[in-house]
Amino acid sequence: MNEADTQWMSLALEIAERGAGYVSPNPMVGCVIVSAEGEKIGQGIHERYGQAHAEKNAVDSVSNSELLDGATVYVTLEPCAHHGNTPPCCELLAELPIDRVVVAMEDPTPKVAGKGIQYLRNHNIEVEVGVLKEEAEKLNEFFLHHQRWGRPFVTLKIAQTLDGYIAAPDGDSEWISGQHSRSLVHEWRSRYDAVMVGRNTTLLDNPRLTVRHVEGRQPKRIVIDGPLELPDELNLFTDQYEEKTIVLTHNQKKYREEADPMLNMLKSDYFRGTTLLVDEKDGHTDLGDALKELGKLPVTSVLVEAGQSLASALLRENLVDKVECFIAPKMLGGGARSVLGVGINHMSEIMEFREVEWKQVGDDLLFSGYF
Ligand code: AOF
Ligand code: ZN
Repeated sequence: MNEADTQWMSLALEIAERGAGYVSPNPMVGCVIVSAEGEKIGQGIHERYGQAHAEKNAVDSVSNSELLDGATVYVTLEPCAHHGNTPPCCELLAELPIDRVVVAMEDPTPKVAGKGIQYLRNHNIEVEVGVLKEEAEKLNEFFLHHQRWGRPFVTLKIAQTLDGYIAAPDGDSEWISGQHSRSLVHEWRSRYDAVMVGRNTTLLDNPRLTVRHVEGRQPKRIVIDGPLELPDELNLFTDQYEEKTIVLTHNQKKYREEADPMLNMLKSDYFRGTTLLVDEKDGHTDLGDALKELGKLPVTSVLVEAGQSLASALLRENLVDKVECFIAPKMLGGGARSVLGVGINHMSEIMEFREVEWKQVGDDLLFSGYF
């Protein structure tokens, strides 16, 4: 690995990220082409799901094909080897007069998994794998998590006061975090496949869960409604939105009553949402099963903006991958609603984070950590 390789791969990773939110369930991919003289002659990314791959866009951006003689192609993910929405990128690259392909990481997708790299090597192209691998894995942590486990990557967002409360005794939780924090959450919404809330939060706050404070693509919206009893008038069901809200329930009886044998769907699905029936566990919706069903849709990442009950349940079931917690310079005093009720009694059960970061966002402090 040399310094130039790291530098060009770093650029490829940086541009790849512009596809965040738009390419899912595909990974974000960036590609940079550098001439034999060491000049950048092209670049491209995977911009939208279903559209051209990064390599194709990068090759198309090269002004003069003679420049490709002896060039090096930097790509953040192994070039694909399958016919999907587009022809295989490894074949596209193998036809070029390039010398070398530098790949950050293998594509774990079974239909690729090393075949793209092998194809290039079989066509006398030198391939180097692993340049900025960790960074590339981080960039596509949602994609990789979903590939590996079949369920979405789950981030729990919490906004709490300095004294550890998430809502006043009357349930009001608005305006705990500041304006900067709220804008940041909207930016996250545009990068996650879906935003999820529970039944209590939906009834209390009547949230929209849309991206408003920033520009960006709208996420899917998911609500856990175990009893399947949320009223139709809620914003999640009535507002103009490109996709219907996904409702997860374990109430088989109610679900069956709703089913229309003629139409093979639920009566309510016309106007309010798409209802999915999942397993029941101890009288509640089985959250592990709910995530499994979401993974099949596929939903690769979920930002949970829940209140105490759903947040605690997800933590209790070990279903949270990352926590983003805003700590606001405000206090609610005793008696308000505390963050969690996970039910830990011993130090041995303590939940400890890794890859911890603390940063200031406006007047708030933002904690991020992985389990
Ligand atoms: C690449 N370059 O830019 C991307 C790749 O449905 P398709 O045809 O778009 O294929 C999607 C799969 O291709 C995806 O699951 C992943 O394995 C790979 N993505 N590969 O060479 C790209 N986005
Ligand atoms: Zn491809």
